[in-house]
Amino acid sequence: MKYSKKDLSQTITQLCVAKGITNIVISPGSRNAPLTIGFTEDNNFNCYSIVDERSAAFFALGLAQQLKKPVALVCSSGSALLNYYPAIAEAFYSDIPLVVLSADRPDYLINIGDGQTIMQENVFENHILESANCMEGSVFQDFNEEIINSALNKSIEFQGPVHINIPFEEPLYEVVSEATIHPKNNPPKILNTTISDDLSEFLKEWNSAKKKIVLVGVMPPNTIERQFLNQLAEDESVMVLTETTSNLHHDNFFPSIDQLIAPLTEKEFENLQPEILLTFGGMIVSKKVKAFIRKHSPQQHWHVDTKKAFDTYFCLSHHFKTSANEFLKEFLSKTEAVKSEFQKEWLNVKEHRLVQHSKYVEQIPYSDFKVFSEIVNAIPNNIQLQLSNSATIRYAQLFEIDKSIEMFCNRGTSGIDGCTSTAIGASVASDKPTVFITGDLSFLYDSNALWNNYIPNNFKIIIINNGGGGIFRILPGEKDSDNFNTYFETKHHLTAAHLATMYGFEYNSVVEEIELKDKLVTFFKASDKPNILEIFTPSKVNDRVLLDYFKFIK
Ligand SMILES: Cc1ncc(C[n+]2csc(CCOP(=O)(O)OP(=O)(O)O)c2C)c(N)n1
Repeated sequence: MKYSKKDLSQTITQLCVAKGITNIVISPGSRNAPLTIGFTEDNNFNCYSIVDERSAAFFALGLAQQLKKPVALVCSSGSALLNYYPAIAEAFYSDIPLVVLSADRPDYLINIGDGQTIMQENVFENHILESANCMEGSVFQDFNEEIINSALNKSIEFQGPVHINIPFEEPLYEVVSEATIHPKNNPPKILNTTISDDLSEFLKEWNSAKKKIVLVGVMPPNTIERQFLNQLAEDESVMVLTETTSNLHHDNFFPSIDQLIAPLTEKEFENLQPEILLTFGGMIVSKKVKAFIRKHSPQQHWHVDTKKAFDTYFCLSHHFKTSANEFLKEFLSKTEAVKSEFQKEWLNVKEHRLVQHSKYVEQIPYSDFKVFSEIVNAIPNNIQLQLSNSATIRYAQLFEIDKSIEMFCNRGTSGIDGCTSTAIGASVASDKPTVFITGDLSFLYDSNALWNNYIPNNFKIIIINNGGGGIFRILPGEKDSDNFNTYFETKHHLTAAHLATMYGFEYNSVVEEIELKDKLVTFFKASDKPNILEIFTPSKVNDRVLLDYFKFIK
C-alpha cells in the first residue's frame, strides 16, 4: 500500500477510516493530489471520480441522503471549491452530512498573484456547521488532529456539512510505503435526546384542545414508529397533515394538503384553525398550508427536532429538542382522549375531494396533470422516487402514491441545480430501483449529472418537457408577452435526445396521450441500460388544467 508523504493527507485518511467515512467523491486536480493518492491507494475507501464539482457535490449529497452518514468530497484549489456551494447549502438546510476536503496553497501564496487561488478559509461560513483551517508543518500536527476530529465529529453528530481546508506545499505527488503519522481519534459523541422539558403544562394544553394539527415535512422513510403514528391517527381531535416527502402513511392522515385546503372559503379556514400545531420534520412544500397557518395562527406551535426549530408560521412557542420517537414515546403515553369531531369532519372533506379528483382526471385533456396521473398509475411499487423541484414536487403532492414508494426531493433550498445528480447519488447508494421525475429546465440545468460512470442500469428518468418553466404559468402575473416567454418561462425547443445518446441512456419520447400508457409500461420494465422517457406536454394547456382542478374538487 502507498501513502501520500504529506502528514495532513495521512491524518485525514486515517481519521476518516476511524470514523467510518468511507465514501469519497473526488474531482480532478493537482493541488489535491496528496488526498487523491491517500484515498485511492487505501482499500478502506470507495472512491468515485466526478469532474464537475457542482454535480460531484450533489452526487455526494444523494449518497449521504441514503446512507445517513457523511460522504467526503475532495477537490482542488480555486473556484473548484465554490462549485460545491449549492449542495452545501442544500445539505445545511436538509441536515445531510457532507465533509468537504479542499486542497489549498500555503498561506504565503494566497492573494499574491499565484494561479488558481482564492480565499478558501471559512468560505462557506454562513451555511456550514464547522470550518477547520489546517496548517501545514509538523509543529501543527496536534492542532490539525484536534480541528479535523472536531469537524468530522460535528458532521456525524449533527448530520450536516463541514469544511476542512488543507494547504499543501509542493511537491504534491511523493509517496511512502508505511504510514508515518498515527493521529488520535476522538470518537463522536452520541447525542443525548432525552427530553429535558417538564411536559405537564404541555399535556394540560393538549388534553384540553379539541383541534390539533400535526404537520410533517421532509422525513426519511421509517423515521417514526408505527405505534405512534397509529396513536395519532386514532385521536379524533388530531389531524395529521403529511407531505409527500414526509414518507408517512395512514388512512386517517391527510396527505394531499393543497387538495384539501385550496378550495376552502374563509369561513372553512376558520373552522380548520387549530388550537395547537405540532410539527416534525424538515421543510414544508405546500405554500398554501404556510399561508393558512400564518393567517390563522394556533395558540401554540411546538416543533420537535434534535437540532433546530424554524419559526415558519411566526408563532413558534416551544422547541422540544429531541427526536420525534423520543417525544412521542413520552408524550403520547400521557395524553388523554378528547371528544371531538375535528378529524371526522375533515376526513369527510378528504373523501369528497378524492371522488372529485378521480372525476376530474377522467375528463381533462393531455397535460402535465394527466401525465402525472398516468405515471402514478404505472409506477412500480417498492422503488425509490426522486423528484426535482418546481412543479414536479407540487404535482406529486396532489396524487396518492403507493406507500411502498420512498420519496425524496431537495427541499433544503429548493434548487433546480442538482436534482439529477442527487438522484443519481441516491440510486447508487440504494438497493431499490430509482425513478427520477423532473422538469425540462431542471434536467437541462444539471445535465452534467449524466457525466457519471456509476449510474446503475435500473436508474430511470422521466422528463416532463413543457418547453420551459411551467411553474411560472401557474404563478400570478401576466403570461402573454415576449418578456414572460424570455425571462420567466424561458421557452426553448431543446430535448434530451442527444444527451441520452452521448451518455449511453436508452431514450424514448411521448408527444401525445395515445402513446403514453404503453410507453410507460415499456419504460418501467427492467432494462440493461439507464433509461430516459421524455414526455412533451402543451405548456399553454397545463396551467389551465391545474388551476381549474382546485375549483373542480370543491
Ligand atoms: C438554482 C435555481 N435557480 C432558479 C430557481 C427558480 N426556479 C424555480 S422553478 C424554475 C423553473 C423550473 O422549470 P422546469 O424544471 O422545466 O419545471 P416545470 O416548472 O416546468 O415543472 C426555476 C427557474 C431555482 N429553484 N433554483
